Order: sequence, then structure tokens, then C-alpha cells
Amino acid sequence: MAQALINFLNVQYVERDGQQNKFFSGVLGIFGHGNVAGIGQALQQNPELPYYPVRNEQSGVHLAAAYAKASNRMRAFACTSSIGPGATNMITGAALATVNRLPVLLLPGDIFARRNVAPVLQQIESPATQDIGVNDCFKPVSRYWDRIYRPEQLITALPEVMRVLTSPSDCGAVTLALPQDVQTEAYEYPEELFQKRVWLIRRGQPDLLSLERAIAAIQAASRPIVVCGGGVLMSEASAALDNFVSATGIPVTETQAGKGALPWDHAQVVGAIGATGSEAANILARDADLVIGIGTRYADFTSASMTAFQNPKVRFVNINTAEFDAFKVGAIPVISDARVTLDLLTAKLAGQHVSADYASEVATLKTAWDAEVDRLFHLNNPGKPAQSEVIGAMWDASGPRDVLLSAAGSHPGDLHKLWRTRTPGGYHMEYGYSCMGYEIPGAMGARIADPTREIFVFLGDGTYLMMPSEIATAVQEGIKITIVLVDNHGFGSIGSLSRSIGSEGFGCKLRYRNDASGQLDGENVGIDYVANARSLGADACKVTTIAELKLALEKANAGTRTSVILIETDPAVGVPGYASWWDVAVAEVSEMESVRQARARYVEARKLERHHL
Ligand SMILES: Cc1ncc(C[n+]2csc(CCOP(=O)(O)OP(=O)(O)O)c2C)c(N)n1
Ligand SMILES: [Mg+2]
Repeated sequence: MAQALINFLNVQYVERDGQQNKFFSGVLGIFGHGNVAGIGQALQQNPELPYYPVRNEQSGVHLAAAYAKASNRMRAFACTSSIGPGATNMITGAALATVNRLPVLLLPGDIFARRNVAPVLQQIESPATQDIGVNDCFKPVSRYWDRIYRPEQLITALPEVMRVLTSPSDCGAVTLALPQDVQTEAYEYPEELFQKRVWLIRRGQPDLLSLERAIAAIQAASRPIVVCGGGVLMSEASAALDNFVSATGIPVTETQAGKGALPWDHAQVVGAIGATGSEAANILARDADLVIGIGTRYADFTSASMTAFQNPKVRFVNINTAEFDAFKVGAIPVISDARVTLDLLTAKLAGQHVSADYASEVATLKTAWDAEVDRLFHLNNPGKPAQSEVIGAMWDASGPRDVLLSAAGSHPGDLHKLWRTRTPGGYHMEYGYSCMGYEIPGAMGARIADPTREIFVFLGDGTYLMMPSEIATAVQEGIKITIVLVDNHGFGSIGSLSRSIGSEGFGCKLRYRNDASGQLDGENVGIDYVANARSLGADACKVTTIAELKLALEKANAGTRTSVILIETDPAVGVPGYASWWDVAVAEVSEMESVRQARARYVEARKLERHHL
């Protein structure tokens, strides 16, 4: 059965816009008793589907998700694990892939279908049923889930697997739980199962009446904006968006997933929207009378927890492949591919342009925002550099096609505001699940997807400590990534969030426990990150100034090896927020005065939250 599965995966292709390519580029994973004799043996005798061992099953799934994202969902990896802990290690990765609508195929080993030897090593037992196991935990985080109790079930499961993985609207993690005995069983499969099959990635056309209503709404609007979501990149609709907004003058705001669809210096691009947005984008969003959301799910960071759009008359048009997203915020839903609909809108709205007043307001806001970014890039902070200066130095050191990659910490917010993306895919932020630990395997996935692009990872010390181990895999496989490790001695992001809710950074600093206070408020814990990175095989160095950082980045750029550049930053100098808000609920009652004050501010701020029905 496992041999049949691997043979099937090896002959699946996808096609879009006349381009055809193999869908699966290989299998990532770790072997244990639940897969070594089945999937492991099948992979060994089928080297055309290469096997890449990783150090942690979770990071294998992250690598797969990043690879799919950097391939605009046209290519994917499968991930194999043993039963029990190897399988459950993949659950976080599965959730990340599903939240971000990225195709990954998970093949966790499962307990014996024949049951007579139960409980096997790592089997969880239930007194209520024999039909349950840890792989059931994948159900809520998978778009399709199945367990293959009999070898012939593959014949009906595999077409469903491919339908979901290649769906522009429904894709995410797909889980096939594979009992270890069934993996090894023989079965006479039909020959057709192993013939090359090409899955068409559809470009859905919009319903004509919905399109007409969307056009009428755009024609009637005097202060329209576009919210550019990740769907624009997945649809490869950058040129179509450029045509549409250049012709109409409608300003473009960007979500984390959609950032970089157009270059930062495009006349209509006003930068990030929402809780981590630019002042230009957030002011335009606040007053907009029409929001054209393209390929966005309106996450709370985008909507600034439903406070971003304050015009009492605001309406929404949503262009989305997923009906689920298209109907959000009471929008006129245009359920279709982004590129197709943008081309139609450009043609049908020929001659339409925003007013001269609005255009000049957009231009003025954009110029002011660009000046603010320049200021933050060149703060010349006395003592340790500010994080915004590190971002500026990385931007200077990177080329137009290079990729900035990050996921969690204070930097996604700072980078959303400040990074000046020059080409689509140049900004790779995992902010659907914002998962600490995505960064290093994610960078590997992005690099494998396009080895001609340098990958710069922006990583916090907290995140580094959670999962540095995949550096060893990058070195083993000769996959070059450049990691800038920003040491601010703990969780800068959650620390400042904690202070904002009155809790003084409790539990967020990397300090020794202090015998006197009983708290973690002693000296900084000194961790030798350089030695740690070197021990895993990377080149590593510590820099203290922005000038040294630039030199180290130049050296890393010129080299061919994975490197880690460590820099300490001033935790006290953050990038401010701009006309935005994020709802993090504060305790309604507390013994702490600072929390009571934070609660009073919170109650006030929440008054701006709106329902868009
Ligand atoms: C797996 C996971 N656990 C917890 C969190 C919550 N979280 C978000 S940012 C953060 C701190 C990250 O620290 P660091 O990498 O040092 O970045 P900094 O905040 O200092 O910029 C935490 C704990 C998360 N996003 N992911
Ligand atoms: Mg930190």
C-alpha cells in the first residue's frame, strides 16, 4: 500500500495558464516503527520522489508550508512520521498550513488496524472505543482527513486528497493516517491509478450580476481603497492589480500575506493596513467609503479588531476564491480568481479615476509615510541599535529579488510597517498562525522553491531557543540561508503587550531566578548563541553596530553557507503604532492598580469596534 501511495504521488501534476509541473517535490520526515517499514521502504525503492530527513516533524511541515507558499501553491511536499509523538509533532504545522490555506500532505503512521497486538508502543488507549487514536487530533486542523484501514481505500481517498490540495479555495493540510500494518499490505491496484494525472488549477470567473454590483459600488465610491491580501500573490495577479489601480488611482493597502504584490514605491501603494499598519494606509482606511478586499480573510490585525473602517457609510466588495471569505464584513461577494476579476474590472471601469483631491491626499500621505520609514531606518540610537535600524540595514543589504522571512515576535509588526518589498514573494511573513519556529525551516522551504533568491531570516532570541535545530538540516542539505538573530533578552513583543495590559512584562524576560524576590528578575541569562549556531554547523558571528551588521551581511551574501549574525538591540526603542488598535482583553477585576488603569483604557478603546453587516 505504501508503495502504491508513493507511486501515485510521483505522477501527480498541476497546470495553470498553460504551465504544467509536477506537484510533489519530495517527502520530508522522520522514521520510527510506525512508518519505517511501510512509507520508508517505499521511499527507498522510489528515489525519484526524494526523501529529506528533518530534525523535528513539526519543522518538516513548516518547510513544506513555506515551500508551497513560495511556489504560489503550485508545488508541495508530503510529510511522513511514525505513530504517536512523531505524528502529534505535526499538528502545529498542520494548523499553520490550514490557517494560511497552504497545501501540505501529512502521512502520520497509525496503530495496527488488526488490533490484536494493541496497545503498541506510543498508542493511546480509550476505554470507550478502539476506534480512536492521537491522529484524530488532526481532524480540526485538516481540510481533508482520512484513515486507511484497508489498502483499497487508497483508491477512493487519493482523488479527494488531490482535489483538496489543488483547490484554490479549500486547500490546507490534508491528513491520511496510515496504520503501520496496512502500509505493508499487498493489493492489486488498478493500473490507471499510477498514470500521470494533471490537475487544473482553476481560475474561477465571477458571477455576472455580482460583478455588475461590484462595478456599480466602485463607480459610486469617492474614497475607495484596496486591501491586498495573500490571494493576490497566490493568483499571481500583481500585474492585473497594477493595471487596475494605476488606471483608477485607487490606493492599495496591504495585509501581512499580501504585502509585496506591488513594489513599495508604486504610486498607489500606501503600505500596511491595520494593527501593524502605516499611518497612510490607516488614515485612508478610516475614512474609506468602499473597501475592495482582494484575497483577504480580514484577520483581526487587518481590520484592527474591527476598528479600521470608521466611515459610517463604508461598504465592502470582496474578491475571493473562497465563498467563506467573500461573504465576510457584509460585502458584495465576487467569488472568483483575483486576476480574472481585476482584468474584468480594469476593462469595465475604463476612464474611471478617483478625484484629483483624493489622489493628491493619497500622494501626500504616501510621501509622509516614506519619510517616517527613512527616519526609523536611520535613528542613530545611542548605545545599542534600535530594531528599526537593523531592518534598515537588512533592507540595504538585500537585492531586489531577495526574500525577507519571519513569523513571530516584535518583528512581524515592525516589518509589516517598514519593509520595502521590491518584488512579489520578496516578503515572506507567516502571520496567519504566527508560529515561533517556522522561520528556519520556512527559510529552507523558500530557498528550495527558488534557489536564485537569497533568504534573510529575521529571528528573535526567544524563537531561536524554541527551534534552532533545523540549522543542522540546512547545513546537511547545503541550503543557504542568512539568519539575523536579534537578542533583546526575552520576549520583546509579548513583554510590551504585557506592559500595555498593566502586567509589567511578567514572565517575558530571559533572566535568572532571583533568590531574594523569588521572581525571574535576576541578571540576564547569558546564552552563547554564536557557539550554539556554530555547533550546528553554521557560520556565526556577533556584531554590535549597524556598520558591523552591514559588513557581516555583505560577507554572508557573498558566501554559500548558512550563517547566523547575532546583534543585541535596545529593547526600549520600538516602532510606534499608527492610528490603530488590537483587541487583547484586559482583566475586568484585578488586585493591581496598573491593570485597573489598563482596563479603563481598554474599555474606552473598544468603543470604536464595529459590526459590518
Ligand atoms: C509557538 C508559539 N508560542 C508562543 C507564541 C506567542 N509569542 C508571540 S511572540 C513571542 C515572543 C517571541 O520572542 P522573540 O523571538 O525573542 O521576539 P521578540 O518578541 O523579542 O521580538 C511569543 C512567546 C507564538 N507566537 N508561537
Ligand atoms: Mg526577543
